[in-house]
Amino acid sequence: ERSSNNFNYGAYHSLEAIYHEMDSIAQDFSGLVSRVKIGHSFENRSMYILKFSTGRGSQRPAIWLNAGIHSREWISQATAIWTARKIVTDYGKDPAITSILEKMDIFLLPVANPDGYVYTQTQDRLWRKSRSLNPGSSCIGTDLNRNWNVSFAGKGASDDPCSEAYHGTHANSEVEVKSVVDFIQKHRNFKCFIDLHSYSQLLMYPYGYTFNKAPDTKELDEVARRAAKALASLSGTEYRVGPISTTIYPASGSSTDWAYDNGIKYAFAFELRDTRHYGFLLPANQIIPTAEETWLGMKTIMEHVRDH
Ligand code: ING
Ligand code: ZN
Repeated sequence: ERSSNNFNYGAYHSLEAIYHEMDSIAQDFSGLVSRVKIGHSFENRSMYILKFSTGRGSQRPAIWLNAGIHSREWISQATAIWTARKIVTDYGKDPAITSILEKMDIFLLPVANPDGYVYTQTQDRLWRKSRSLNPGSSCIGTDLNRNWNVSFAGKGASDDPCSEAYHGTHANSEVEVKSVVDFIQKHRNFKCFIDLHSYSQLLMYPYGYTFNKAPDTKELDEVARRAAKALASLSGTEYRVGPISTTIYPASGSSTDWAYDNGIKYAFAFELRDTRHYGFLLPANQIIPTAEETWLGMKTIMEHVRDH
């Protein structure tokens, strides 16, 4: 039975509180979800995922939901933890999520950059990168969304450790990225990867590292348009849809492109609310509305993955 629960989904929380809530969800729904440590951060904080699975055995086709790779984008981590609670609440009630979980496992990483997240809560609200040291520079951190092994150090990444888009010394130099890569490669059956960022209200697919079209552009664009429509159906929030490079800007070494070029066809990146009024400082009273509408978009993608 569910224990009493005080977690307020309409507020932003500390890392510790998010980790505690992940543990509570896993305890309360132990037949459906488990909390798994996939590694640790540069400053030695745990990296936890929630695994949602109804099946026996391992290596079912799987979906990776990634959040908080950029620490200042707080609506991302908040949407992720809300989504965890939504999945356990709706399983067995909502036919869509029920049928998705009959076939596939969902892996949710709410805080992909724990050191950065703690730093935004204690030192600098607008910190984006990891908190790793850069030898020979007094600047700190690598952009975890430029550090993946795909067109590493190409367009839209910086070799300056002081830049917000610093790509790091080599691909996977950041232990936070390496932990996710190792987990996904060891599993070998991921079909879908969704990364949550803010802000700008965009739903994007590969590529970011080139202006060339991805081979699956037609299908990815159709799915993304349907997802954006579902998202907007809740309260009219409009998203633009397209490839990363032309919809936001060129960017190499990103998680979404890495997933796609490593056989995970259904690779998407959301830029959540808003369009710029509050930007990264989205008020807490928009957490639940944002999470609710984003869920409709993500569910549309996951249903397509289920059926293909
Ligand atoms: N924007 C993303 C960034 O990493 C992005 C845009 C998404 C690039 C996915 C590549 C792939 O710069 C923010 N706001 O972080
Ligand atoms: Zn981001």
